[in-house]
Amino acid sequence: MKFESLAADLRAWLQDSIGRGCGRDALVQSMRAAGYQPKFARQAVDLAFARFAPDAEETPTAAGSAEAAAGAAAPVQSAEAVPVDSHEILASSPNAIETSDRVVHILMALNAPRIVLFGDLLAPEECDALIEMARPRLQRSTVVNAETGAYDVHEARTSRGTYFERGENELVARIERRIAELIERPVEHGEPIQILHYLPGAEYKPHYDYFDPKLPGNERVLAMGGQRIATLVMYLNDVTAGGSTVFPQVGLDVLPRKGNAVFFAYSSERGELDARTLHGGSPVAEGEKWIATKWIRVGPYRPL
Ligand code: PD2
Ligand code: ZN
Repeated sequence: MKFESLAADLRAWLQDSIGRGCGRDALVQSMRAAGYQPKFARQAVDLAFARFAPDAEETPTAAGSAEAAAGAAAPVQSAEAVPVDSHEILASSPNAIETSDRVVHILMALNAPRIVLFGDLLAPEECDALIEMARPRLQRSTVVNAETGAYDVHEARTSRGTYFERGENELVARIERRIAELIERPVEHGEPIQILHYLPGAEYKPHYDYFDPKLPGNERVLAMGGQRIATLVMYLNDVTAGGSTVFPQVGLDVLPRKGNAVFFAYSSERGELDARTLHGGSPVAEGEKWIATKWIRVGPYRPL
């Protein structure tokens, strides 16, 4: 990472704070308090010291620490940054996780981007029940128009779908609690579970699940709990052929298998939105495909 790649307001704040005699640890602490990841904060502070005070000691003086604590807070992260360590979710990659009602297995884990494949996250009866509850409610899926904010039908997404309100019934609440325990994020940070149904030929072309904060149409979706930080796609049936979830930038194909689920987090090691999370649902070649998707926000999700 280069000093020049830091956001302008962060560079200015680091320069000013070092000029006022603040110590390294105090600056890292202030950045952490503003939501930066520990590793990123430490690197940014070290780069700033190398630039503005190359002869400074490695460890801060007591006076420096006190001054930083009393000084201006670090700038809040820019909208492009994901202000949580979402790539650290499930970082320890255990073989299995015991939630309060089910043991969930980890079948595969990739570090960058953070992608984890769960085995048996849902019981077969839970998958069947979700499908039957969704079936009478299905409508053609839409995508958010990033220019206007409208929900448009689009040829890139040819599934039908519906969603369940958070905690809509006992089954939905149980699954949401399990997911929250697995990824150690509050239930309230989850969007409603969305169910999708794909028939042969239906697909969801490669896309990002996060919202580009620079595009005006995304203002409204971003106001509902902030940026998305991660996705969980749960497979509700076995697909005869096709229908994998593909990650073209890393050459990964996740095959749908009833009860399994793929989780991916969008923050890179640097705390920025990670373009390597580009993903899509490849066309179903034979049979049908049902999935349940849970998107996780940085804050509590509240629809407007
Ligand atoms: O159907 C899928 O596998 C899939 C792929 C990519 C679903 C989504 N994205 C999604 O719902 O965002
Ligand atoms: Zn997606």
